[in-house]
Order: sequence, then C-alpha cells, then structure tokens
Amino acid sequence: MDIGKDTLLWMYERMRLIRQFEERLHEDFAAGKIPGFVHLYAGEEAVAVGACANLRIDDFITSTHRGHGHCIAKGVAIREMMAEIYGKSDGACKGKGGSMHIADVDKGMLGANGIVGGGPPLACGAGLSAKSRGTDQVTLCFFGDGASNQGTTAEAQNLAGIWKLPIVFICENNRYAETTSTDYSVSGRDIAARARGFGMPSVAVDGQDVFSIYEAVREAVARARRGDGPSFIEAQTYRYFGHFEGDTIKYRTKDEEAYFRGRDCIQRFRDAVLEQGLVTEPGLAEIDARTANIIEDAAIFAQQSPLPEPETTLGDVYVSYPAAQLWPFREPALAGR
Ligand SMILES: Cc1ncc(C[n+]2csc(CCOP(=O)(O)OP(=O)(O)O)c2C)c(N)n1
Ligand SMILES: [Mg+2]
Repeated sequence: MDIGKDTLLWMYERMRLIRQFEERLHEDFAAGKIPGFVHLYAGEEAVAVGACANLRIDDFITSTHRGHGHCIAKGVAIREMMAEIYGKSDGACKGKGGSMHIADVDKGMLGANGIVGGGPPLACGAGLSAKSRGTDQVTLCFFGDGASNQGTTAEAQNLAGIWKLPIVFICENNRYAETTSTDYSVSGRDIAARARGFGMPSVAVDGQDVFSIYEAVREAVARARRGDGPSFIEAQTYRYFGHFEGDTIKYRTKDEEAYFRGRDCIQRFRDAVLEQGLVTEPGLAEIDARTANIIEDAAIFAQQSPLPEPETTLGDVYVSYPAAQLWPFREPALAGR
C-alpha cells in the first residue's frame, strides 16, 4: 500500500470522527436538542476522507446539504461545527447557518448549501479564481446522484472542460435522492459515463473503500495541479441513516441496509491495516478513545455556548472585501486554454 503511516492514521481518525459526530447528532436530534434540518453522512466517510487526504489546506472543497463529513475531512474545527448545528453563537457561522450552511473559508471549505446542484457552479468559480491568480490550488466538488441530474452540474462540467479548470468532480452516488432510487431517476444508469461526454477522464469506484477513493482522487488532483483540467469520479456509497433525521425510511429494505453495513468503510480499513501489520490494534484503540473525547467535548461546548443575540441577526449577511484583495488579478486570466 503506497500510503504513509501518518496519512493512514489521519484517515482512520477522520473517519472515526465523522462516524462519532454523526452518531452523536442522531441521538441529540432524537432527544430534541437540535433545531432545524439535519442530514447525516454516516456510511459515506471513506469518500470525503479518501478524497481530502490528497489536499492541502489552501485547496478548496464545495459541499452539499449532507456536508458534515466534508467539513471534518477538510479540517473545520469540531467544536465550532457542533455549536453551529446547535444554533449557538460560538458556531462556525455564529449559529446563523446551522447544519446546512457550515462554511470555513480559511480552511478552504466554501460552504454546505441547501441547493441540490449548487456546488458545481461554485467550484467553477473557485477553479477560475485559482487559474486567474496563477496558483496550483485544486477544488474538489462533492455532490450527490440527485445533483448529477441537475442542469447546473452539466453546465459546470462543460465550463470546467472548456476552461480546463483545476476541479475534481466527485459524485457521491448513495443510490437515493431523498426517497427516489437511482434505478428510477438516472437515465442510462451510468453516472461516470456522462462525464466522459464532457471530455474529461471519469471512473466509478467503490466509495466504501477509502483506498480506492484515495488512489482515484490522487491521480485526478495531480492532473488538476499540472493544469490539465478537470476529472470526474463516481463514488458508489450508501448512507446509513435516513435522508434527514426524522425520515421513516419506507423506500429501501432492511436486507439492503444490512448488505451495505456489512461493507462498512471503517471496518474494512481496520481489517486491511491490521492484516498488513501497518498499524496495531492498541494504536487504533487509542484513536477511538481520543475521537470519542473530542466529540463529547464538542457536544458540551455546543450546549454551553450562548444563543446568538437577536440584534446580531442582520450582521454577516454580506462580506466586505478590502480593495487590495480584489486587484490586481494576474493576466491573462485564461492563458493556456
Ligand atoms: C434545487 C433543489 N431541488 C430540490 C431540493 C430538495 N432536495 C433536498 S435534498 C434532495 C435530494 C438530493 O439527493 P442527492 O443529490 O443524491 O444527495 P443525497 O441527499 O443523497 O446526499 C432534494 C431533492 C433542493 N434542496 N434543491
Ligand atoms: Mg443521493
């Protein structure tokens, strides 16, 4: 396995953090402690973690309504995420965004959002910005199978293709868009094949295998950094919980759920690294204990944080950029197309 030990341990820690974060939210939401809508990412951890393991802090990601895993994989602070989801003033967006609007631009996390297909055009903006400024920053664009049917996603792939933008499109095909199965909603069934029509390399990979995701994204990120343009990866995965917390899940069978839980990304990671002697059982147990503490600490932090003051409601609606940040752009913006 061509992955350094530090990266392996980081992958395990991040996947455990996401799983424990989501399981904690599942409990706290059921107990009535969390306001608003919550869409959980548990089951899909390998996608965000395997992908973001290839990034630098100054790279960008765009996200979806199911964004906690993307945030954690890109390094957003767990305490601030938890407080944001609780709607508290110490949250990543001062408690005004909630689960579906966590953003941390300093970490390159350009924001979760509630618009299905909202991320791909945003990724084009980030990609065009990097290209215009002459940096080698890469943008990973996460979106779902449902979003793959949106016009915005097709338009973004086309723009990224003609402008050779440094973007990796990552479709998280978890087989459902709300209650609708991809068997019904995806014409032609093959999401990865569609991207080839835009002239970019595209592969479908096992999204419950962190190593497969890591390898596929590594190649795509290298291509983007070289200036060779976008790539597309369809990650075939599964969400363990309902579409949103409160979903009665009438649209899939228990057998199907058991099948995918039997292919759990964290368990498979453990089996692989232990069998190959890359990490020891106590080494993994130490990470389990540490991540459990981080989640417990974050939940207490969120519960103790005050609610935002009503008079702050209209603050932070628009961003003011100092003129110096906007100009000069490096010209020509699209040289080398
Ligand atoms: C433009 C738009 N249309 C419809 C919705 C309602 N909606 C919210 S999530 C969702 C399903 C998205 O499915 P997918 O892209 O596969 O993501 P997943 O929830 O499976 O992660 C829909 C239809 C929306 N938020 N935005
Ligand atoms: Mg889906």
